[in-house]
Amino acid sequence: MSNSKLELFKRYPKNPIITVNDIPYSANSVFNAGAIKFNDQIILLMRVEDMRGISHLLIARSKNGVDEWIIDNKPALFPEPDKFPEEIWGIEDPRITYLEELKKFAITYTAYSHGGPLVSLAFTEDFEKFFKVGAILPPEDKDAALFPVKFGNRWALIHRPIISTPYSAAHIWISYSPDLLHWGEHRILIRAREGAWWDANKIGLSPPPLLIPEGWIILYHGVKRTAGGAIYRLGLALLDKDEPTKVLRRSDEWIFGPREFYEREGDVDDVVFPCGWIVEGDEVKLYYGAADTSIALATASLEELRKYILNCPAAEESKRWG
Ligand code: M1P
Repeated sequence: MSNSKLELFKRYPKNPIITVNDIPYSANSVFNAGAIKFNDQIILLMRVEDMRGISHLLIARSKNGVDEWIIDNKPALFPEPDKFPEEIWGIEDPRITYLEELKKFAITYTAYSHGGPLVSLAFTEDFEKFFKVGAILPPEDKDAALFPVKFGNRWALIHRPIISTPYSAAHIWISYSPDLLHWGEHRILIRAREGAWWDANKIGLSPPPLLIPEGWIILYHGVKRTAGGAIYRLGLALLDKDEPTKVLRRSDEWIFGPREFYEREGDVDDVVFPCGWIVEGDEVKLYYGAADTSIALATASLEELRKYILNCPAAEESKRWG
């Protein structure tokens, strides 16, 4: 209970930073953007939902990552169902990870197929040209991001198969691959809690894992179903640096949730949904979709985040995780 007054992430006062009015063509909404620093600019790869309900990915660039966004006038990545049938109903929610070993940015995104959402992969070196690999995990699966490094010669991917039945909830999983294409060693990484918890029954990774000296910080969303609808909030976990399958710590309380009007009301009410964060010095810039309608920014001190997660319950202290 001790953390309830603490505000780790502070909202940018002029939120939302990007709305559909900033998109240079007709669209319904802009939200859930991947984020990365490239060539002294912050790049947002934004999900734009068109007036049919189908999403594509569009780039915005800014020097300070706060304002003066320059937005492309055509999509960077768009659904190509002729070549990639799994993209028939759009592409959504990108997460970007720089893979130093390949000198490439990997973009994991959700492709919305006839069989439901699945995980797809694309690469870019310059955010001008993109190479789509296609589907890497079958439906239903989403909320995926790669770690930037290999573990014992295998890449690692966090993702969320959607197996939500009366007998099983939607947990966060981890899988490994020798080549980024073939995935195995699948296992549950973080379990959705049960009952009245803020993260009961359905959780998913938000931005890609963030390395600190003590391990990988995971920011994830928990979805609480209420009589008034679902509420998307954010919590933290810490994974072992060398064996990311080991969860070391996990926050009991959510650290960020819908509060302002642009988070509480929109196409989907009560949603904060980050797909990207960027560290500059001690500042963490978190880009999040607000109510599936616009993009907002919140900032935190990396050192405060680190202290917070190191004070959260350790695995052995908290049987409640299971
Ligand atoms: O509407 C809220 C979010 O719902 C889905 O996320 P998840 O499957 O993790 O609950 C996605 O459609 C996401 O884009 C959307 O913001």
